[in-house]
Formats: sequence, structure tokens, C-alpha cells
Amino acid sequence: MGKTIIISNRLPLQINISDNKIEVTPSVGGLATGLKSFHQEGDSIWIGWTGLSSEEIPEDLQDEVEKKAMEQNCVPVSLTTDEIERFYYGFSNRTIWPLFHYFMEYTEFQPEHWEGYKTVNKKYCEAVVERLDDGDTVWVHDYQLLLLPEMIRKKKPNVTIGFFNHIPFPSYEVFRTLPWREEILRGMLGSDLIGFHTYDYERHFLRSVNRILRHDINFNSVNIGNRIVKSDSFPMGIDYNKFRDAALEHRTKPRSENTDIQKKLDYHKYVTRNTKLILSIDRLDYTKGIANRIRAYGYFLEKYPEYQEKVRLIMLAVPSRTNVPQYQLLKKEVDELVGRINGKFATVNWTPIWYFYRSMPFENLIDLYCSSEVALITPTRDGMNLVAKEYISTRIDNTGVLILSEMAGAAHELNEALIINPNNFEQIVDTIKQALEMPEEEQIRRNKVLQRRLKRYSVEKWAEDFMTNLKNTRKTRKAFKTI
Ligand code: ADQ
Repeated sequence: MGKTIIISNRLPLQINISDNKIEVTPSVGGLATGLKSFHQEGDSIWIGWTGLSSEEIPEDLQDEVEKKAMEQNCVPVSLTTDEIERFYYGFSNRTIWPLFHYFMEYTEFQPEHWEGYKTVNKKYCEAVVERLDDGDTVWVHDYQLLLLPEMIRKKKPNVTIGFFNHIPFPSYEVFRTLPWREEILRGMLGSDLIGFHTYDYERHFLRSVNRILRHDINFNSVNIGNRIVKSDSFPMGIDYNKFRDAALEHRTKPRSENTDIQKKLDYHKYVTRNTKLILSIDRLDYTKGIANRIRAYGYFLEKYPEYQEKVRLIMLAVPSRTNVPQYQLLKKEVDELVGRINGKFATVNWTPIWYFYRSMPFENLIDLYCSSEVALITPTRDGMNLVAKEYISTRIDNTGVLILSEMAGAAHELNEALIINPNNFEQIVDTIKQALEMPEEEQIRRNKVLQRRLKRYSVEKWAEDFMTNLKNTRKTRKAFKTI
């Protein structure tokens, strides 16, 4: 039994360098949590980028950064500013990201970005191969590393490789527009198992493989001649117990220990006679439908004026990919929309939208989940959407209403939420009203079912399920060889 090598664009840790001192702290993202059991308890290493360019790490500190990362079984891949520009901001976030989310008008096809993408995938490959022993299992993550499985396979033909795609896989008609479509598919097919959040993404992928590369597909297996590649859907869950326990603690702790945000929330609810809170949390990304959501909320206040001063939208947007022009434009649009709606409807006692453009500590996230009567999640496309799941898991008394876009992978599992089409303004507006007026018994009935499901298929279960299926492909491979 060999070790497991996990590879993702970013390592599950944060590195801060100040006054020539290095501080390494673990990050708490969903992926890091989900793979914790494999990574910390088992024999495994994690390979990825630290988030800092090689120019940002002083030369005399580079060995120490590596040493500190290794203490957490992490291996940093060093990237230059130019590589980050072409691989990360370029091909990953100006080609693959918009294309796979159906934003054709934002998709750039720049050969120099493609070259950068290949170069950096090769760098990751070298880092993996250097540490790879016979019998090891490799698990590659996400759209930044689509070429990596094939690169590793060429160097180590017998290794077991899994790949998980965290974003949608688009339909064949969209995917075929990519000039490097064959290379991308061949890159992915270097794996033994390819995982997607939903069955639809998997079908889109298999159809592209069949139409573009002409490989035979048998149910969920691709026959590529000398090997069989399997695909399947594994809807990623959340660390249910972590959110549940935090919400329980939030409920039982004395008021005097409340965070500043919680104190503010309580105060404003009191002053404005129990204003209901509608929560919106995302990275500031054009796929998340944030601008339309604000417009719909403004229209809601206009269409149902009886709700003015009775409701507030709390909008949390995490800065993201701020070097990419579309993200800068979106930031401007959101700032303006928030200003316009607050300017139009605000009263002395009431601001219709509270907008935070920053990341928040976990404790504050829990305050917001626990205090909001409604969560409004309206992406135009989203691989899964973990915020929807996190909101439901913190509703200890089972109240609360989730409004969720049918374009999020999570909508396939969370049918008891109020499912909307993010492009249907009237529907969003009327669903906000329906959510605010939903009887408590109905909220409880819906959320109980959702919570049972989230508890059962947690992120740990997701990781375990993927790894079990990946290891099973070894048997298939042996059987295939003996035919
Ligand atoms: P993301 O697009 O980043 O992930 P999402 O799944 O919603 O989207 O995860 C965001 C995470 O960030 C959540 O865990 C949330 O708690 C946290 N977060 C959001 N706002 C925050 C804030 N202001 N402060 C602190 N934390 C905040 C990609 C895909 C998704 C897919 C995931 C996992 O785009 O579709 O669900 O990967 O596969």
C-alpha cells in the first residue's frame, strides 16, 4: 500500500512573510477539510502553489518556506510572476473558467496563455514524479491542472490517478469551441477515474470525449485502447459536524461573549422591530449572479413596498482574481448597484443592504448563517455551491429558507429548497416574498430532510467514496490487461 499524493493549484496553507519571518498557518477551505483524514492521518503529501510568486519569497528564505510546508506534509511548487500571469490569471481564469461556466463572451483564446498553462502543468508533473513511488495513488484537483494526469501517466504508466473537476463541465457545443480541446480531453484521460459534482457534467464530458476523440463509451467507461477510464459523479459535501457544532455553540454562549457583528445584528433587529435578514455570500465572481441578485432585491422593495424597513440584505463578497478585468468591472457594478439601492430606499433607521467586500473569520460566518431567515443564492452557473449547504447545516431549530439557483450543482441534491431560475427576475422577486412568508412548520419540514442528507453525505464521505472507487479501478485495470 503506497502513499497518496494530492495535487491542487493551491496548498491548504497560508504563508505570511514579514520582517524576514515566515508564518505558516493551515487554511480551512472545504477541500482541505475534506481531505484532512487522508492527508493528516494517512501517509500522504499535498503538492501545490503557496499563493506567493517566487519573487515574493526572498531567496534566503526559500528553503525555510519549503521546510515549514513539509512539516505539514506539503510540497510547494514555485511559480514566477510571469507563470502566474499566463497560467493562473491567463489560461485558467480567462479561458477555462469562463468557458466552463458558459460565459463565451469572456473567454479568451490566447496561445501564450496556453503555453504558460502547459509549462506550469509540467512543473507540477515534475514535482509529483520526483516523489512518486510504485504503488502510490495520485489525486489531482480542478481545472488548473487538466493536463496533469496524462503528463504523469506518460512518466509513470502504472500509477493509479484520480481527477476531480470542481467546476461544471460544459456541453459539447460549448466545449468544442476551445482550440486545444483534444489536448485537454487527453490530459484528463490520463486518469483512471474522473469525478464530477453531477451526473450532467459527467455526461457532457463523455459526449465530448466521444465526439471529439471518437473513443467508445460504455455507460461510464471510456475505452482508450490500452486502458479503461471510468467517470462518475461525487457531489461534494461539507464538514457537517463542524458547522453544526459551531452553530450549537453560537446558540448557547452568553450574550456578553457575542462577536461585534452579532451585537450589531441583534441591535439592528431590535431597533427596526425584527427586521428579517436575507443573506448572500460568495466570492465576487461573475458566475455567482451577484449583480442580478441586487437588482432583483431592489425590484422586490419596489414591488412589495410593505417590506421596506422590514427586511435587509446582508451581502458578503470575498475579493477574488482582482487582476482579471471582468472582476474589476463587476466590483464597480456591484458598488454602484448597492449605492443606488441604498440611496433610493434607505431611511434614518434602515439601510436596505449591508455590503462587506472582504473575507470573514469562520465565527462571523456562523453568526450570519444563524441570524439570517433567508439565504439567497443565485449563481448563473456553479459547480456545486457549498454556501447553500453550510447555511442549512447551521439551522439548529430547522427554521430558515434557502432560495437556490437551479444552475448550481447543489440544486440537484437540495430539492426541498426554493429553486429558482437566476435569469427570471419576477420569479426571484416573488420567491423572496414566499420565503419571508413561509410558515415555520413548512420551513422545518423542508430543512429536516435537507439536513439528514447533508449529514449523511459529508465531505469526509465524499473523499472516502472517491478514493474507494479510485482504488477499485486497479482491479479493473488488471482484469483488462488479462483479456
Ligand atoms: P467556490 O466558487 O469558491 O468553489 P463555494 O462552493 O460556494 O464556491 O465555496 C466558497 C467557500 O468560501 C465556502 O466554504 C464559504 O464558507 C467560504 N466563504 C464565502 N464567502 C466568505 C467570506 N466572506 N469569508 C469567509 N469565507 C467565505 C469552487 C466551485 C464551487 C464548488 C467548490 C467546491 O466554484 O461550485 O462548490 O469549488 O468544489
